Amino acid sequence: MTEAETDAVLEAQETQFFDDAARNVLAILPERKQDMARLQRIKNTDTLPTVTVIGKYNHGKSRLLNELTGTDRFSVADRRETVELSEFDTQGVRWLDAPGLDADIEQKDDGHAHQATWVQADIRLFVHAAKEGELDARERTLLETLRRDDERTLRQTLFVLTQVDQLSDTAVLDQVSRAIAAQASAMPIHAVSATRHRQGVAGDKKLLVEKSGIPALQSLLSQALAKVPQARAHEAATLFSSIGEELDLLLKARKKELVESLAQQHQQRSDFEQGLTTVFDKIAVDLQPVLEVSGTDQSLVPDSFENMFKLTAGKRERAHIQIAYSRACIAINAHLVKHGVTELPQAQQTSVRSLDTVMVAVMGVSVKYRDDLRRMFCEPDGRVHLQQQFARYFELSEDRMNLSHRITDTQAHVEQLERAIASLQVLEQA
Ligand SMILES: Nc1nc2c(ncn2[C@@H]2O[C@H](COP(=O)(O)OP(=O)(O)OP(=O)(O)O)[C@@H](O)[C@H]2O)c(=O)[nH]1
Ligand SMILES: [Mg+2]
Repeated sequence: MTEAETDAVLEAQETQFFDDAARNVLAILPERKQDMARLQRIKNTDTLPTVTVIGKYNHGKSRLLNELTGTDRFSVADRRETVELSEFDTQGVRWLDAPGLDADIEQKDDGHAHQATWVQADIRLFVHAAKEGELDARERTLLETLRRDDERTLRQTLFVLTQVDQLSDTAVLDQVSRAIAAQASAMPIHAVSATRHRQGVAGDKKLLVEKSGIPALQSLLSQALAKVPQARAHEAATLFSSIGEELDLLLKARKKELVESLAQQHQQRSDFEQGLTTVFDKIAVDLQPVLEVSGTDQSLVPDSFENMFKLTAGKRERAHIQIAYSRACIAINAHLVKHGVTELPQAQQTSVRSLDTVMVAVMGVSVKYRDDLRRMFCEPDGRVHLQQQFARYFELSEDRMNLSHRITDTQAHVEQLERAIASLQVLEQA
C-alpha cells in the first residue's frame, strides 16, 4: 500500500469511528446534526482553517475570493453564478465559495451556503456590495445570528463592503458605511474593490493595490487565521459541554421517571395484594357460620324424586352455601374492579362475553359445596392458589401492562442515553 492509500484507509476508519459514535448521540438529539458535523470537522486536526464568503448573489463573493487567493479559481459572472460549493486549498487555507443567499425554488443553493457557513467555516466574510446601500432585513438577521455565534464559538465574521469603486466618491462611501455600521451593531466594515486590486496588480500600481482594501483585508485575515486553532478548541469544548449537558438533563429526567414508575408499579402491586388479603380474611370470617355444621351435612343429601318440588333441608342448605359463595365472589370482584382487573387478556377471550371475566376464569362455573369453600377460602394452600391466580390476572390487566411497557421503554431510553453520553465522552477524548 502506498503512503497515500494508507492515509486514505486511516481517514476512512477515523470517519467511521466518528460516525458510529455520532449516531448514538443523534439517535437522541437529531437536531444536533449540524453541531456533530461541525465537531467532526474541528476535531480532525487535518482540516485546514476554512474561510467562506456569505452574502447575497452578485455582491462579488467569488471575485473577492479570487483577489484574496491571487487566482481566477472561482467563477465570476454578472448574474446568479455560484450554485454549488467550490473550494480551493492554498497557503494552508481552505477557501470556500458559496452560492448567494436568495432562496432558489428548492432552497438547494441556500443549503450549500448554510453548510459552508455553519459547518465548514472558521472565518466568514460577510459580503455586501456598496452600491446596494443599506442591508435588507434578511442580511441584518443573518449578520446578527453570525455575531451571536461568533460570541459563543469564537469563530470570526468580517464584514466586507465590496465593489466600492462603484460609488461616486468617498463621501458616499462614508455615508453608506455609516448607515450599515448603524445596522450592524457597529461591526467594523472593511471596504474593498476587486476591480481596483486587479488593475493595480496587473499594472504594478502599488497605490491602487493599497487603495483596493484587499491587502488590509488580507492582513486582518492572517490575524484571524492565527486564532483558528484556539477558537476551534474553544468551540469544540463549548459544543461538547452543551450537548453533554442536554444529554445529562434528559438522562436525569428519564431516570427520575423510571424510579417513579417502578415505585408506582411496586405500590400498585402491594395495594392489590394487601387489599385482596383483607377481602379473603373477611370472606373466611363471613363463611364460618355457613361452614360449621354439626351432624349430617344436609347439603350433601340428594333430594328424592318425591321431594323434587319441595323445599327440603338439603335445598335450603345448598341455597345458603350458594348465597355465601356469591357474596364472597362479589367482594372479590369489587376488589378486582377497583384495581382495573375486569376483562380477560385478549388471547384468553372466547366468543361468550359473559364468561370472559377474570372471576369466571379463576373460580370456574361449577356449583360449590362446603368442602370446596373451606378448601378455597379457609385453607392456606387454597387461599395462596387463588391469590396467585388473581395476581397473575392483575399483572395482565390493561393498565398494568401499559405501565410495564412504559417502564421497558423508559429503561431502553435510559440505556440509549447512557450510550450517547459514553459516545460523546469518547469523542471528546479522542
Ligand atoms: N465594479 C466592480 N464589479 C465587481 C466587483 N466585484 C465583483 N464585481 C462584479 O459583480 C458581478 C458579480 O460578481 P461575483 O463575484 O460573481 O458575485 P457573487 O457574489 O459570487 O455572485 P453569485 O455567485 O451569483 O452569488 C460580476 O460581474 C463581477 O465582475 C468590484 O469590486 N467592482
Ligand atoms: Mg459567486
